[in-house]
Amino acid sequence: MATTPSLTPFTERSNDITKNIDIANAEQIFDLIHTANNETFHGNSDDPICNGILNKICIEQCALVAETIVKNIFTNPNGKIVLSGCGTSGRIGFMVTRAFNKILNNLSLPKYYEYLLAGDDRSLFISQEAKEDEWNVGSSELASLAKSYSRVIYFGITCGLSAPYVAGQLDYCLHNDKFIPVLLGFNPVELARKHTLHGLGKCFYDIAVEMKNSHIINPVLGAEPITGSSRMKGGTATKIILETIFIAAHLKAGHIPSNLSTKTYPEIVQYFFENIYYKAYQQYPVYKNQTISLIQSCGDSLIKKTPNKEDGHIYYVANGTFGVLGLIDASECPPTFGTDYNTIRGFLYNAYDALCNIEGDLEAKFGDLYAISWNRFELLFSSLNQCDTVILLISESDNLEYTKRVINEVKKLPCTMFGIIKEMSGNKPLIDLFDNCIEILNPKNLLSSSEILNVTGIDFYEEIILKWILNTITTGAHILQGKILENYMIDVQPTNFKLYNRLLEIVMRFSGASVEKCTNAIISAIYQDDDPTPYLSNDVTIHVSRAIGAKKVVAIAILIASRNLTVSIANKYLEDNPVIRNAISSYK
Ligand code: S6P
Repeated sequence: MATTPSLTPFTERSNDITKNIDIANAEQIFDLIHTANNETFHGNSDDPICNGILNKICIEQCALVAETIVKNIFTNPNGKIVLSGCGTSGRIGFMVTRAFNKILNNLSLPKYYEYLLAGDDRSLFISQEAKEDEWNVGSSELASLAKSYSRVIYFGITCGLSAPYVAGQLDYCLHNDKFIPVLLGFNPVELARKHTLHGLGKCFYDIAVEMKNSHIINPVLGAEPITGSSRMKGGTATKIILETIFIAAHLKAGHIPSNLSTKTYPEIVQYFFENIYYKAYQQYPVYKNQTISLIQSCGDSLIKKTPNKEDGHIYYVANGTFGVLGLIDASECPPTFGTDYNTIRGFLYNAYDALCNIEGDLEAKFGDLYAISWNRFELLFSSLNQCDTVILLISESDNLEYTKRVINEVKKLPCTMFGIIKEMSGNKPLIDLFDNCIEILNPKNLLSSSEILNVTGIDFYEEIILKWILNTITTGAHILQGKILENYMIDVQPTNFKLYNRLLEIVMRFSGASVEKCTNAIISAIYQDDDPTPYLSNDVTIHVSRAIGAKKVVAIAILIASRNLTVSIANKYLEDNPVIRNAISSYK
């Protein structure tokens, strides 16, 4: 059902700042996304509900959770911190788990962190969107993970307060004493999803209401720059909030020596939000010109075809945590923009040994799409051409000679190459090898020394800047390719309940037709049948499973709903007019 704007969750609203982003050039795209990102911190002064992470309530909620961890988990030899979510939320949970276990390892402390991800480790690179809808799988996975621990603080991360996988886990926690549940998301509780979950007999909203005496961290960040793309502001705020809570807890527990530990919990949280992350936001435009060149080059790669009509590619070739961010950014493009899985890929030095995921080598189990080693990237050398963009993301210098060799080899090839390199002395020799390079400056050179927490292995300042750069590049490139109309994703695939409903909203908006007509058009597009009648009684889960692999469903449905085209004529029209934005606009 279509909803009135006030009932639409913030995470599914259209952002006024970016409503013309589809006709913006690369520089304007950078500015619009950067302006919208400010709401992550400060919210929107026109709307008191939209308060951003710097508001007092959010700071206090985070502080209380940090204190709870110190009192309940760090004092218990069998205590654990579990981070869980779907899609980007689960991937950020994985990334934070990985980072903090490494920090603890460096400090010779036990690894407190575990992660769960809907669709298992495969979801780290290839979205398993349908798994998001499985509340019962969520609860049984949590039960099985937690059975050997006596006390667990569980973080259910869902930007929209909507994912059934997380709902099942929160519900399980609420009925088992060993858990302390924390809900992290970016809508007010009143806007949590109200669709009753089959077999559970309640909806996300009911569970969020039951959580009211537990921990809920839900600052409102305003609408995403691209409607519903919670990988952007939502993913950023998730990373900032989790990292800050855990740093505060480790400081107060005395695990990390620093005079910051004399501050109160809320003071530490505020200090990190303002002095690390918001400072990073303010510094980010230093990288504007080079980011614009990257948007343009990656946009060209998505638009251009080789003389043999092959598509261009974007390859992240990376090491360290920068590499993990590259893999995550690449994985988000297929569900958001309908991109082919091979078009944007990430390769990580030392592959799965460096990734430290639970299931280890996924290539051996699931094949080529999960091949992430540099050796695998080197196999592509013979095919790299003028349509491809290669971006080296370097945050460690321990493989310097190999990195130099790869850079020099790629330079001989006809593709475009950029570097994004973390400032550190070991990386200096690499910078000179590039014609185009962003050096992400160490905060030590930007902030006063009293503001720096000096702990080896903490790169959160540089990582958040890199996240903004990568999200801006891939979003911008797809905008230039015509995959966004106004600020809506128009090649999104309806592969779970949330995306199906988002798609219905988009088709209604751009066709102007009724709910019924748009529903019929979507069903015709999914089943490739002009007559939707035989499929109308199917549950949405069946539509969703049939939609996996279906192409251009939004565009086909808009053309059917607005122009009464048949499926085959709509298909043919889109074949002749492959830029979806233009195809839809010209039919308006
Ligand atoms: C969003 C991304 C999705 C979401 C996922 C979980 O840009 O494509 O994979 O992360 O659907 O959403 P949520 O609201 O539960 O965090």
